[in-house]
Amino acid sequence: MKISASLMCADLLNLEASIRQLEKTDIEMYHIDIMDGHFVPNLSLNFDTLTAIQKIATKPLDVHLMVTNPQDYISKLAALNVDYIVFHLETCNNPIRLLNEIRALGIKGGIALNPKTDPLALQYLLDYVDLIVIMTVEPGFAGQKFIPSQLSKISAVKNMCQNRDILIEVDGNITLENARNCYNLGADIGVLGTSVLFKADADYIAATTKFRNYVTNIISI
Ligand code: S6P
Ligand code: MG
Repeated sequence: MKISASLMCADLLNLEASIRQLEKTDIEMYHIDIMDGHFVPNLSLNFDTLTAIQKIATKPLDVHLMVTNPQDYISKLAALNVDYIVFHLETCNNPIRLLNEIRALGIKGGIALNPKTDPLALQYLLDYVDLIVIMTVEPGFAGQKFIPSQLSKISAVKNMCQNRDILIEVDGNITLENARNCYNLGADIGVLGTSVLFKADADYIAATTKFRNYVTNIISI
């Protein structure tokens, strides 16, 4: 399972130190949560933090927009050279248009689904999407509890994406156990936040190695 490290969960007073440590691990991406206080009742990272992160981060940036007007963010994110832009299906009346705009900028386009959203809603978007994010908690906050009903959504989306080049990411309370279950059902990427990675005095190399070994059944705990 690929790892996208959720930087909103890092120690924001020591973000540089956290990123420099993460650069020494083999994680595949950084997950950047951007909120607007409307779509979700919180604010998190923003364009300025992203500009600062870009100065030292060398791994791809996976931006998760939890905002009411995702179309207003695309050109600024493109200027910041991000790799993935994911917006919520619940926020967009013209998702095909927006996915096409994102791809036209040379960026991979993604759709996130809130726990309440039926995966069937994705069916007409499959030709236009590169990444599907299944929220396994209600979006907006770190440190919540995994919603078990989302496991069947992973299987449904996996089935729908057969023979297509679409990645499935799970976001929210991705513990070792939850990650293994999601991986076995077809999730390709886990967003790692406070549940596994960002703990006080965490050794990121040890934590990511343990994560990969657990998820692929090399170790049990
Ligand atoms: C918040 C956001 C997430 C969190 C991540 C936190 O909704 O989209 O990316 O940063 O889920 O992880 P954890 O392990 O604290 O739940
Ligand atoms: Mg997220």
